[in-house]
Amino acid sequence: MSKNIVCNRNIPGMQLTDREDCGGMNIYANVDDISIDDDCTKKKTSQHTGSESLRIRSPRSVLVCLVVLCVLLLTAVIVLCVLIYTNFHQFNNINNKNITEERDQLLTKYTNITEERNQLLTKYTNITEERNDLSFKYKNINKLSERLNQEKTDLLTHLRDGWIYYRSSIYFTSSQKKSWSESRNVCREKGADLVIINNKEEEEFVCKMSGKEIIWIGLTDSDQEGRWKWVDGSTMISGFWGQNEPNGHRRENCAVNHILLWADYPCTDAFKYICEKKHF
Ligand SMILES: [Ca+2]
Ligand SMILES: [Ca+2]
Repeated sequence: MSKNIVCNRNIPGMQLTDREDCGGMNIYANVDDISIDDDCTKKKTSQHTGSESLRIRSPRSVLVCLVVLCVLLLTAVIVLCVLIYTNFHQFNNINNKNITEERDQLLTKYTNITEERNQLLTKYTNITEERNDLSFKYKNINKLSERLNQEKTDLLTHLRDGWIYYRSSIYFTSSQKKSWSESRNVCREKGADLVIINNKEEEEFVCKMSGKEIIWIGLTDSDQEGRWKWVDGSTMISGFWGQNEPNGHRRENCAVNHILLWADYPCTDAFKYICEKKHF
């Protein structure tokens, strides 16, 4: 700064050895004695004003710069936060959307699987019931088969012993004569009973078996006079009584069959007899 000051005259009472003395030291000591040319003044003033400006402007510039930097930094931080928040929000939205879709898909699968499970359970229940029903039928069929086999064996045995098969029954005609009670006992020992005549066809069949013989049939009014009952306990509704039969009252309580006609006889009389056994 002092080097730019130019002195053009000697100043009384003051020794200026060089320009440096003029410009550097006592330039403001005595204004009246100091003559400074316009250029010096201008330069000096100009230089002096620039230094002060530098001294004054530097802190302000720094402050401004700092403020600007702070503002920029704050702006950057805000923008960054906004970006982070926006991205985070978008990321969350996408994640939530994906998770929601996956949850809905899983719920749909769970519902479908539950329905399939219920359908399978229903089918399993139905199949189990069908299996039990078939098992029950199989057992019944086995029992029926065993029974039929037994019936077949029994029938063959009876046929070999002289029994005759007719409409689900087998019949046996005795060769010996016995009382009504003895005849019935023999039949029962064979697993049968005295014959029960249910209809005209059976009556005709019994007549053919007995020929012209008088045979005991399973009909009696021993328990109550005039109330004829079959040996199975059923009441006789209609029969094939001969003319004026039954007529024995309390003396004749057992029935015989003779050539398509019935008659009551004393039960102690001896006749042949026909046994009957149901055979399915
Ligand atoms: Ca009688
Ligand atoms: Ca009679």
